[in-house]
Amino acid sequence: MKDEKELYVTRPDLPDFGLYAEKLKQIWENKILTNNGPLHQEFESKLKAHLGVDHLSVYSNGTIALLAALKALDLKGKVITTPFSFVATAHSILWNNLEPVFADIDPKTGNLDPESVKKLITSDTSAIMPVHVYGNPCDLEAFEKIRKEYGVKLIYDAAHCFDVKLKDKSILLEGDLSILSFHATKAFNSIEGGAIVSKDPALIEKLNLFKNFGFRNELEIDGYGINGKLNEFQAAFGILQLDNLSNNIQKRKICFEYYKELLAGVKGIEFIDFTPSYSYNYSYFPIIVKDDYKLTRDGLYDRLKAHSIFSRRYFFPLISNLNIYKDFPSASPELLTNANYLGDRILTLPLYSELSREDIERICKLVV
Ligand code: T4K
Repeated sequence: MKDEKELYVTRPDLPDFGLYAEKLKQIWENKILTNNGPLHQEFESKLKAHLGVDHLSVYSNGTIALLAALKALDLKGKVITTPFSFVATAHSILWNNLEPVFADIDPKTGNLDPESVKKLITSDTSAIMPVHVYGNPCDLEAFEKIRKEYGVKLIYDAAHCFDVKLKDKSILLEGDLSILSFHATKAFNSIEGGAIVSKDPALIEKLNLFKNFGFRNELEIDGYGINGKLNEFQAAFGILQLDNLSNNIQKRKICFEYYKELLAGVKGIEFIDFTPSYSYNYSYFPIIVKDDYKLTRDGLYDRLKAHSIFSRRYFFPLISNLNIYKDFPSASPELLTNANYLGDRILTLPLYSELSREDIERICKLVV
């Protein structure tokens, strides 16, 4: 129906235009546009304070942050990861000339299953890269045990996890490194952007050099780095976004709970299991469209689309079923039964801070 308001899976939060214009004036006056300028430095310190972490390096986006993180750890051989994620997760492994090995997931959360990971560890495994899917943390204890027992590196793709905490403690301090994304579609955005967090100051120092080609000073270059710098315009945007974040997350939470209320008990619709002890950023509202629902998942997707509601099938197709990955031995659908089950049934409904109660009611009427 053409005249219905279009609803997208997400809409970005934006800072106040007047406040942003003031920041732009500052850029116009000092003519520093990029390369670790004053706003970049301010953004980095504000992020550390906000997230409660001591060591963090801001990057131009989450994907470059993932590439640099793997490179900085000097990995060899194979990296075990999940097929149920955005392609950037596996791409970052391939870009480092490492082999991705896909393990299966927990079908209730979409997160990598530690038991399935354990079965795939060999002497060639140098790292494990789980994803906290939808900002819902993986089994942190189990992965920490695996890290210690097998002496492998543990890199969390925490692209969805800005501000996710357990009893006021950021989960970004788990493992060797965690990578964030500040893309426009995330709960916290700086248009594009990302960051790497670690407990290890030497690693973050290395990654600080890496994002500027490896330059230590005008004459010395340490390692072959990359251009992963965030510019001053994005840093200014990010700084202002931090002030509105808790308010925006609160609005998302209200939407999330309203959805749950309206969809509770609908035959064939199930929710992803979010572990209750964490505080979340409510980036996504995924539902599982089971076989006893009146339509297939794609049938529901099409029904919503016909009414100008653009849900998304995050994460379908599975990475392991894409042409680039499907011939890796671990990508076989018979080995990844849970991931294939969830990938075929998942649907992510619109969720963002400006979504109204009426919008949610309109969406839910089409689902019920
Ligand atoms: N690891 C994980 C687990 C990730 O999910 C991601 C990114 C990464 C790593 C890599 O991080 P980055 O390098 O991106 O920092 C989106 C995002 O581009 C991507 O950042 C995100 N994950 C992924 C899950 O979703 P698309 O192709 O689905 O986005 P797109 O452009 O179709 O946008 C979805 C909807 O959002 C649009 O229909 C309308 C709305 N939208 C989007 C943009 C960009 C707006 O209203 N305004 C906008 O500016 O990938």
